[in-house]
Amino acid sequence: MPASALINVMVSAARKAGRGLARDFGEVEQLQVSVKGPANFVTAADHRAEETIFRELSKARPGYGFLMEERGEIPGADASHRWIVDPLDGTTNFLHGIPLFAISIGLERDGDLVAGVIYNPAADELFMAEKGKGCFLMGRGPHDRRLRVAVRKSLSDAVVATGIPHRGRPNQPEFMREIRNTMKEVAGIRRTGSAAIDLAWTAAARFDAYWEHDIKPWDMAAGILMVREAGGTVTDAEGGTAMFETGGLIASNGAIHKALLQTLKDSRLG
Ligand code: LIP
Repeated sequence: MPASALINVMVSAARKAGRGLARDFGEVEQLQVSVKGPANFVTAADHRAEETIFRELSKARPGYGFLMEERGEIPGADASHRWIVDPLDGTTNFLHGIPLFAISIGLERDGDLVAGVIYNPAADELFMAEKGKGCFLMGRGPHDRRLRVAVRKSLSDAVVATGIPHRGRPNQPEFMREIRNTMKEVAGIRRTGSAAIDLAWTAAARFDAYWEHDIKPWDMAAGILMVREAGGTVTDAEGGTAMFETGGLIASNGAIHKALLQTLKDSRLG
């Protein structure tokens, strides 16, 4: 993608915060065997990454508002722009030394998602999308690669990712019904532990689809745009567009969307 000035700003903020997270992740791996464990250290790493992103984006685009995982809503003088930021998506993975976590930065213009960057520092994979310009992966190789969703047309060939509600999360019985029904239909189910990675990987055709409930706008903002720009479909759990409001999301290559949506809906009925 001929990176625009806007994307360059986002990439540079994500890479800067990513360098910090990668350093901290090295420490976390050591701390696994210490008595105190890495929990406090991880909280501090999360806050440091958020601070870096906040500083970099505020400097480059003064006046834009923010919605951030740790700081919440910060209105800006420019009411039409809002950054939606998760400085560390996949916190549990990070805490356990599992190298699947990401920085997610989305940008809304007048309520419309217009740009997104997702960076996994452990794999050094950076996904980026801009509305109308496509979705790209900047990996270890020299060239950006344009991403397109998978072409599989049938649920029976599909590998589908999901998020499993853990301790303290609502809707566990409903989720058990969803997974029981879905596993009968698909070629495989995966759980990365990071909604941002699930969405980026759906855009990259590694997954054919992904669904989860009770996630937050900062987990999904950048990734929603990526799946759309890679040619896929994103809806809420009812097939509508209220992903931010409901926290429910189904993303797919488009071809299997209806079938997956129906399987999940039927599961909730019993
Ligand atoms: C995580 C999500 C993940 C979900 C986890 C958690 P966090 O976000 O990305 O998909 O299953 O429960 O919400 O907390 O690591 O930013």
